[in-house]
Formats: sequence, C-alpha cells, structure tokens
Amino acid sequence: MIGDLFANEPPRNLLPHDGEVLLLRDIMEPDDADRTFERLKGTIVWQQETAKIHGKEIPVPRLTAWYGEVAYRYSGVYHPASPFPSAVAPLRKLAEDLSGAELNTVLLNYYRDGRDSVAWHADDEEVLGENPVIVSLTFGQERRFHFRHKTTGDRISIDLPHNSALIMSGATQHCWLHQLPKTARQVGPRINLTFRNTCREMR
Ligand SMILES: O=C(O)CCC(=O)C(=O)O
Ligand SMILES: [Mn+2]
Repeated sequence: MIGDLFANEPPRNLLPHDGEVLLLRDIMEPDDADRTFERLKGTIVWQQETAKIHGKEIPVPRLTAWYGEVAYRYSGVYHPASPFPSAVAPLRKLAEDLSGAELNTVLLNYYRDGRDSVAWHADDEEVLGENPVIVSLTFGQERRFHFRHKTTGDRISIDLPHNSALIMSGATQHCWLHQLPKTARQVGPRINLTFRNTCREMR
C-alpha cells in the first residue's frame, strides 16, 4: 500500500536517531477525507476527561474517545473493551495497511480550536510493549507537532496536514517525547486518531 501511494516520493525518517517517524500524505481521496472528518465529528461520543494536577481535577484541553478489542487503563481511567464504531473501523484497516502492524486499540482526540493541545508525553505504557508501532491519523486543521529527545534535548517539528498518517516506530517512544502545543492563531478543529496495539488486558 505504501509502495502504491508513495511510489514517486517514498517517506523518509524524520527523526535523526533513536527511532523512526514517517509522515504519509493524502492517505485517502480528498472527498473521503473531508467526509471522514465530518462523520467522526458528528458520530463519536466525545468525552471531557479530567486529569489530577497538584491534587485538583482539571479538564484536559481536548475531547477524547477510546475504542478497542482489549480493555485499557490510561491516566488512571479504566476503559472496558468496546468495539470500533463504523466511522472508525475502516480507518483501523487503513492504518494497519499503511503500517503493516496489527492495531487493536485507538485513542481519538478532538482539538476544538487553538486552545486545545496535548502536553509532552511518550506513548510508552507497558501494555503497548517494547518499541510499539503507533499510527496517528489527522483530519481537519493542520497543526504543528513536536518531538523532544529525552536525553539530548534535540527537537523536531512536523506540520501534520489534513488526510495524513504519522507512523512512529522503533525506539521513538523510548527515546523521544511528543506534544501538540496550543496556538494563538485562529485555527479550525482537528481530529486525531492514534491506533496502537495493546498487549493484554489490564484491570
Ligand atoms: O493529536 C496528535 O497528533 C497526537 C495525540 C497523541 O499524542 C496521543 O493521543 O497520544
Ligand atoms: Mn501520544
């Protein structure tokens, strides 16, 4: 699939060392990508999660949803197994075809405007295994994404366009943090899906 889509311009690794990050553009027909954005926006049951910061429950600056074939716990919240909705199932298939990896869980993020963001973190939970493949799809507003190396402090910025996939693999989660910062620019909404493979049930 990657070979067909990107025969003229094979994606290159955007990290200088300690991991692999590939950006694939135009992963589906433009009309399908626009429809996918609208369908996700309108049909996903978006949740406002909170995070405990200095003992206080603070709303996270984005809306989220989670689906997967196995139960999953993140940020202290237990998510029972819950089937992929019809708007997400074909995207899971696409993410698996693009990466060649099996992907049994997905976290969705809805960034309503430039005030929404995700803070520095790595997707390095034990249940994702050593050197996980994470396929991150973007629909809607293009936003800037940052990597920061955990020991050298090296930084990489990548603009994530509508209708794209960012594939993170190898030592990426072990060696690098990533974030999607707020922006003061007037920007529209963006929907992101990060597909992962979760190893086992956690209770
Ligand atoms: O929105 C993005 O591009 C990244 C989201 C992310 O890093 C995550 O959900 O773990
Ligand atoms: Mn992440």
